[in-house]
Amino acid sequence: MFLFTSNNYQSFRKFHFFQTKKVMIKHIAICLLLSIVSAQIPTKLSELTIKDPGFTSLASNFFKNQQKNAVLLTTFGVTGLDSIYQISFQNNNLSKPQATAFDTKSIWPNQADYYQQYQLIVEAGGFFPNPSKATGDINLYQVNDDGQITSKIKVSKDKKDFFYHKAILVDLNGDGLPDILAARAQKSVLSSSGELIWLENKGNFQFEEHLLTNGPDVFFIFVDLDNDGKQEVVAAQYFSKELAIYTCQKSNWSLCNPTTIQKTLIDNTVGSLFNLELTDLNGDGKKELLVTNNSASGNGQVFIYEVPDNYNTGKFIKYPIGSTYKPSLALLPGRGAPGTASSFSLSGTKYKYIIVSGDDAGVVRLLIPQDGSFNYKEVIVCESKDNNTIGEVAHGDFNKDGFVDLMIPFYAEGKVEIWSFKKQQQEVSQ
Ligand SMILES: *[C@@H]1O[C@H](CO)[C@@H](O)[C@H](O)[C@H]1NC(C)=O
Ligand SMILES: *[C@@H]1O[C@H](CO)[C@@H](O)[C@H](O)[C@H]1NC(C)=O
Ligand SMILES: *[C@@H]1O[C@H](CO)[C@@H](O)[C@H](O)[C@H]1NC(C)=O
Ligand SMILES: *[C@@H]1O[C@H](CO)[C@@H](O)[C@H](O)[C@H]1NC(C)=O
Ligand SMILES: [Ca+2]
Ligand SMILES: [Ca+2]
Ligand SMILES: [Ca+2]
Ligand SMILES: [Ca+2]
Repeated sequence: MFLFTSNNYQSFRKFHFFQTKKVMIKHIAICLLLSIVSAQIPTKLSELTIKDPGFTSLASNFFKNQQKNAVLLTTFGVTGLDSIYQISFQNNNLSKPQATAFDTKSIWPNQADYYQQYQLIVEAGGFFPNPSKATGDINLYQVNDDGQITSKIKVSKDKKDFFYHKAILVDLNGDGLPDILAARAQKSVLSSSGELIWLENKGNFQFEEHLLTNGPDVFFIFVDLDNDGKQEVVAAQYFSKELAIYTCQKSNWSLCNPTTIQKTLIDNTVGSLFNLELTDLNGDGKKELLVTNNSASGNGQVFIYEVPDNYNTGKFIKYPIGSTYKPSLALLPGRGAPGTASSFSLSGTKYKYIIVSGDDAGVVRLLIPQDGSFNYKEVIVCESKDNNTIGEVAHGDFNKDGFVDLMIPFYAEGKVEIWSFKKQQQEVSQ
């Protein structure tokens, strides 16, 4: 696709600067006032000791009877068995977290997401650094109205050395039963590959596997990119280093296969893609792609693409935002930074805030929007001891008090911290 090269980008920014300079001189008094920006900053409330915490996610109404939320947390290590926890808050008090492991025999879980409409957790796991954990699987956990796990059901069939980082529950064939759409990858010294599959729900937790296409390997989203009523897959390909769109040319995805899925490349110049989100960051009614790449060399970053009306012919304009991320202990194999970037709204703000997990850079940064043109002020929320690994940060209103909260997994330190934006109006100078 057509991308702004970095030179184009620089001149674009310069042009923008000259445009705004004139205006600034006229309104110098106002600018002085505005140079102190009122920003919302989170503060730490509590922590829990948990070994190897990796990925966290909000589980809305996990306790259905009490209408209370939980946060799901997965742990992983190169050796040994891994665990999945639900973390809840006594009396919805974030200073009183409690963790309960509901699976202590998981194998390298990379994701655990709760779907309240189905009362199911979807877990996807496996990873190549340990050959005995390289063949991953997808499991469903049934959750009852009291937030108890009543069963664990393995729904994938093993494919040797293929592991899963992302699986979503979605009814692909419109029969009322949720199916699974998943990406899986295989990585060896010499090669790597990725596959997008769907598992057709035949009822009674029986699933039949279908290959959709090759390419997606680690992370993807299933979204309607061009608002035509039909979903596309946008894949952040880690091993094959491509950001790409997959379009099903049939009337629905359950009818598609490798011959009827078309690929549109967005970018293959930014190394290993890690994570992405489609969201309207600046409140102009158009959604952007919020993306991270993950690099060992210190130039991993967060960036935004404007999505053209026609994704096949239009330009995706890229805006790198915030500083770069350098992994500590970068010489160890498999290290990279940053991890995920995720956006959310705070009350009274027009533009979305972005929280970035530094992964092996051992830092969590908050990107505070300054305007509707993707300019952000960056604040360090926390750093891990020795800048060692921090996992995926969950955000959401955990205790339903109207304020966004954060769960920060300090992987290397063996603890999770709970932070909140409650009552933390602070002045930050630019
Ligand atoms: C929440 O728990 C903390 C620690 O036990 C306590 O100090 C605080 O008063 C509690 N807050 C509320 C609103 O009950
Ligand atoms: C998808 O196609 C199947 C098979 O033709 C059909 O039964 C189903 O209703 C369609 N689903 C949707 C969501 O359109
Ligand atoms: C990651 O993305 C940033 C911003 O787009 C880019 O400058 C950097 O070169 C990329 N890293 C790699 C390893 O390609
Ligand atoms: C983390 O690294 C940064 C430089 O990248 C350094 O300034 C900072 O002191 C380090 N923090 C800790 C807690 O080691
Ligand atoms: Ca279905
Ligand atoms: Ca579409
Ligand atoms: Ca927008
Ligand atoms: Ca809250």
